[in-house]
Amino acid sequence: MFSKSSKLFDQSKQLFPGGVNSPVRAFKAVNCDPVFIESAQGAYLHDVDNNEYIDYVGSWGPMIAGHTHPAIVQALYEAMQKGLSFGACHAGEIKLAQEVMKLMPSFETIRFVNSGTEACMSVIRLARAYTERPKILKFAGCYHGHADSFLVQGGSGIATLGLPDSPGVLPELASQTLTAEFNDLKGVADIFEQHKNQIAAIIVEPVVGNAGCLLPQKNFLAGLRQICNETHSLLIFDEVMTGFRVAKGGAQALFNVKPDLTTLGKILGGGLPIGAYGGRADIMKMIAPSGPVYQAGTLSGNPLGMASGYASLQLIQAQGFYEKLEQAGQFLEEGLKEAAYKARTHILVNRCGSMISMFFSNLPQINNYKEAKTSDTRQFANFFQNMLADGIYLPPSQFETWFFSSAHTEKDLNKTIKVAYQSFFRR
Ligand code: KE4
Repeated sequence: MFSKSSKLFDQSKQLFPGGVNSPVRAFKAVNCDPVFIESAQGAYLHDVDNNEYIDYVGSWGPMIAGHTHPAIVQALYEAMQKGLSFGACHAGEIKLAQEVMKLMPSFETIRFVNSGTEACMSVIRLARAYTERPKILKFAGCYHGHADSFLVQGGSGIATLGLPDSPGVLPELASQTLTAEFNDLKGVADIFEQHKNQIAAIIVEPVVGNAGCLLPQKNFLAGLRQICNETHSLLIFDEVMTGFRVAKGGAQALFNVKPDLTTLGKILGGGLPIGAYGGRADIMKMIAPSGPVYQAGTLSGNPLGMASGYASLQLIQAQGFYEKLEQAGQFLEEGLKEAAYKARTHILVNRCGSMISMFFSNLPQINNYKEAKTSDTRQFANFFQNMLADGIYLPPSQFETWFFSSAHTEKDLNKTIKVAYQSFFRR
């Protein structure tokens, strides 16, 4: 079943820390060894032992139109004929920037980088420079990449591995990061009261994907906007995951709240390494070389990432693209709930479009990380293993979000629901 993967993992463990190049891929939280992927097409992955999986990771978000989409492959092929990287200005950067600005009007200017971490790290430096304030406020369970300032009560792999904070982050820096509970507007207001004129910015995943999926309660995001207006702090939406995922214009369009700055990644690159940050021009003009805030990158705006990103953003603008994803999401959500009910298994499903999480919990609602952490992670691990054995590839952590794509068919969703029903029974 997994013999070639096991052999490769033995090799990997000699080469990489934990055998992986990103912690969550090690499958540690689900008590099994990772499978090694050989290829991916549409909604499917194939591993080195020739097992096929319906994929609900989608490379952690980029593959909203399915893996190896012909339009993206073609765009890359054409771009490659002209060169792989110039380290110089080229028209492809303009093309992608203008597409982002069309879809997300809060972007008055933008800077491309090579990962979500780079985008979030840069935007915090900019916020501190612009406001001349030292502190940032994030939310427990949110993950904004692995820059030092964010490794405080982080989500994603930090939550998965139960790492409260990371060694190596200087206490004097960590102390500049304040943390509130997602959806707790009063808690945020209290923190601002305690740290008057100290907070440069709030950075938030407007729909949290790194604690499992958490939805903003009514007026939460608008409340953050108001607090930032009143305190002259900046509101930063980390839309690395939600950008072009929950709506064509991201969460800022879906919830109609305009951030001062936004970070992007994942879908923006169509599967190639990419990140971006941007927003108000009066703030962004502080970025070198127009201003004194330094940020740079060898492969920033590289022609391949620009080409695959542009192709990716064309695909999401197809007529009815998000309506179809919403229908599929409702189908999957109802199917999972019904399967769990019939199997007498308590689950709770949070979903925003094609971002969906299933918590093994008796709680009536899960609206923040504290509540998410009460989920039965052992039961999730068991469920994960059963689903994997029957060809369903889920994110290997209770504290991640499942993604599906426009390539997932009703047949794929039905199979997923059927296998979930069987998996609930197998303890
Ligand atoms: P990257 O540096 O991994 O490109 O982006 C960091 C990041 C920033 N902001 C949000 C909201 C994110 O979700 C991420 C990265 N997401 C994780 C998955 N939850 C990446 C997977 C991994 O770390 O291997």
